[in-house]
Amino acid sequence: MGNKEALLIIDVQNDFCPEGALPVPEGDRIVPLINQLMQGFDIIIATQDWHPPGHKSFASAHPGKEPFETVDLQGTVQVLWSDHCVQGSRGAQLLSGLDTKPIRMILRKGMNPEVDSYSGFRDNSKTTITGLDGCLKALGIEHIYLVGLATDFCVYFTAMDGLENGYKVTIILDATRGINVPEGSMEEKLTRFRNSGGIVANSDWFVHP
Ligand code: VGL
Ligand code: ZN
Repeated sequence: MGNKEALLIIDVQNDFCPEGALPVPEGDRIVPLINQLMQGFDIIIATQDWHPPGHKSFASAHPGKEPFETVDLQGTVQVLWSDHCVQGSRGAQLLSGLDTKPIRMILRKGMNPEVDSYSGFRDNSKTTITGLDGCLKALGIEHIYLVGLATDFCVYFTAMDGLENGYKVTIILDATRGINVPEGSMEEKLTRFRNSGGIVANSDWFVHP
């Protein structure tokens, strides 16, 4: 890849793995592939879901509510989750198998207790940006490639905001895994992404055995 491309590694954290607090099926399986993909990129940025205890996206912060039920948070429909990626916890750490040496920036998100931030670019209510767009623009990035967890939440929302911010966006699908709740949400979101001009590819485009 040239210097106008960046690899974005989304939320490859312990809590999104089969043993974690908000397990994504096979979430840990993508690590060897991501390590390999990194070799093809000069600019690699990772995001980390990083919630304070009692975050409003946690079902535990809404008495009587269970994970996967929804509430209104600042005008957006918020899916409620089990407590996950609490700042400083083991569950919030990047997977130990992930080669972090080539990662130049780790961007944390979801720190405002009142609103969630699936996207690496801004919070779900679209009021506060993270600074990622400024970093990418300052580096001259035109095309972002997304891998990580979960396909239908943080990868998808980052991808859609990437398109809106004027980037060419590719999701490397086999280097992601999804939650797919409700059933069919993966396919629906990938279709919406494609229809908005996004590219869905597989790693064999980039990795040649
Ligand atoms: C995520 C749900 C809640 C994700 C983060 O990384 O996709 N999903 N927080
Ligand atoms: Zn979260």
